[in-house]
Amino acid sequence: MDMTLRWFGKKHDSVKLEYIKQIPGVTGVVSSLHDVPAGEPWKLEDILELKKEVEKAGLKLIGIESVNIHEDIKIGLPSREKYIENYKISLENLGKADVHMVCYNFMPIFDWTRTELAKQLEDGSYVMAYDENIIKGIKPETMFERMEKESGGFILPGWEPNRRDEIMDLFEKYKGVTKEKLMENLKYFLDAIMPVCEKYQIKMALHPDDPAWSVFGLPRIVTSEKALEEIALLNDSIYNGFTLCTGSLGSNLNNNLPQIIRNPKISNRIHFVHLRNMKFESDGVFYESSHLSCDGNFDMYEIVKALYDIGFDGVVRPDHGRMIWDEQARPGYGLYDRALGVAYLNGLWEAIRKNDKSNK
Ligand SMILES: [Mn+2]
Repeated sequence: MDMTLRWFGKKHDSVKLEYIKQIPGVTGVVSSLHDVPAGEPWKLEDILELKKEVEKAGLKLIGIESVNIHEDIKIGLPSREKYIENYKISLENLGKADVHMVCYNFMPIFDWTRTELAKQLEDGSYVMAYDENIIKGIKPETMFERMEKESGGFILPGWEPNRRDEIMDLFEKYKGVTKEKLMENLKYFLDAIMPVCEKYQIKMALHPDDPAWSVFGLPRIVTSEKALEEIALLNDSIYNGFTLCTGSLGSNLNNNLPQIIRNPKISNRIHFVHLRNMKFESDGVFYESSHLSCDGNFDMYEIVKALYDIGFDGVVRPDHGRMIWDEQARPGYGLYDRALGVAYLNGLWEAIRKNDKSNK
């Protein structure tokens, strides 16, 4: 298992690689070329530069989060051919740079959605929160302004201010794109890129939709155990895999996380894991708590145990953390609480491993 942290690059992240290096047990980071717009091919030299910077700090660039998918691919427009070709170039260059894990998502228009980016808890910490009742009552444009206002000056993936004008246009283009159609378009994309992934041994790790249901009337397909089973069948290659994100799949309390991890149709395709806990106030109303089992609704021991039992040896990272100790950072991506998350998850892993009498 490779314990990592997400790092947004020198230009977009307040957390230094040197600090990440000081967290016990962290061997690398997952990062991205955040200045390359979705649909553009990644240049080998840019990837190598990022890699060099990470390695200079004594860390490994273990994977990419994310190489974003152009909307035309998701919508299934004829122009997708060009964008798929570009995506293949990006994958090829990543392979040449010896990077073998790529996280991506297939959510229409919006990336992850929260209604509050800095909700204060009783202990003074700040967390991200979601309230389905607020989403139901507002238009997407309003949501965009809300995210921008609360982001503390950082550009959030999927919520880039320059996308605002595209949004209404995109809503128009998504008319008629049903869940079935979106699933077909995912298959089309996977079938096209899998030969490149096979050649360069790049594990594609599809991130679940967050939250795991449709928002603003847009279709969403990566939402449940059944959906993951269906997606695994879209393309046989083992490189067609998943990011098991507890926070995203877990947003729907009907999703049994340890059961999903142990599902043999899914388990060997888990290439990347995001671990975080969430506290539910009611169905569809939650905030992102500390990683500890006792602070949220998920039993983190059972989740890590399931990963251990399936022999998981991929990439893992703590997910969003709280903002504590007056840290100023990207919402969800401060150093301190994610470091606490790493320490806790490493502790769980060591205890489970040492209690395993079979000692595999
Ligand atoms: Mn995640």
